[in-house]
Amino acid sequence: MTRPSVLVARAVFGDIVDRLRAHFDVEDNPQDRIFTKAELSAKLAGKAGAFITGSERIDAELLDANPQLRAVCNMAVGYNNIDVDACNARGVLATNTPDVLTETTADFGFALMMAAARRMAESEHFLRRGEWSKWSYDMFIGSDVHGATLGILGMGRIGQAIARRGALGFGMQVIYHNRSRLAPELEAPLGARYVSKEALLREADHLVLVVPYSAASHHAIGAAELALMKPSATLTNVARGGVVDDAALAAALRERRIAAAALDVFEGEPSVHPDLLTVPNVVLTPHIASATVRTRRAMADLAVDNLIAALTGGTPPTPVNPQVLPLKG
Ligand code: 8YV
Repeated sequence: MTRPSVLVARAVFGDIVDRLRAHFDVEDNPQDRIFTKAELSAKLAGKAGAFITGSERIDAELLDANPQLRAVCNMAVGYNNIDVDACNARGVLATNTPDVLTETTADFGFALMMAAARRMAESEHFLRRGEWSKWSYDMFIGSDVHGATLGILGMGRIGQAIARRGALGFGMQVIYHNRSRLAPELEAPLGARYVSKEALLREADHLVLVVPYSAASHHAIGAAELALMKPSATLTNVARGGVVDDAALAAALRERRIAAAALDVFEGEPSVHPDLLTVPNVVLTPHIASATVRTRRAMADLAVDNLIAALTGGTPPTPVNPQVLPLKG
């Protein structure tokens, strides 16, 4: 019997790619070239499965060009790069990597929020420029995190993990808005209060975005929403670019309509809106919230577990669209 062929679309830990080689003919990409849409489609010719990341877009056109493709396994919890309806219509399995990155991403989201509140990046840049000549009472004066009101938009696994840090570690009052309210047994230990989006914007001292990207969450934070926030508030985004209108945020930061922001994700990344690069009161990181050795290995392993199970008649651990299982042929 011929072994199925799979594509590993991006460079990833060699020993984890070797796990795939035990089952499949593998075409990998150790040079980590980013394929154009046409190149990705051509690379998928004859492949039964693909290991992908958030950088690879899987849409109807690509699936139609590759009708033999049966599974696309994302090394990411977010899967807005995959047209799941198009996968469903063609019986293609999509998988993601939930849970394994929750705590690591929450650590980073909390760190970014603290960095914005306490002006860490801005003051570090000042020091590096050689501008520090004296102490003064109001130099880089910021706002407290402990005891403040933590607002969370999107109270899924990562949102709850950030809330735990705030409530249990920093004595914060947690308010949140989400599509649906959490069960009382999840709210109670955090003292978390479900509020309208408008109340969340008005009341939060530190607002953290952890909502998945979709048409519904596109520009969930734009000029109108920023206008409701306190002038002393901070905004942190560890969700997806596109949840925030970056141009509107840059303008609000420049005019000090909010105090500071911290962003790990950007509209059109790896490009960054030029106005964000010139406003001082924003911390900018290149989409690294899940980037620890242990977590990135766990994500890659889980994507590989999914791909192996999908193509060998097993049960993929974290399917996005389990309704297409069992896969044909
Ligand atoms: C990934 C992420 O690093 O899991 C996600 O949704 O955003 C990050 O953890 C990125 O998407 C690469 O696949």
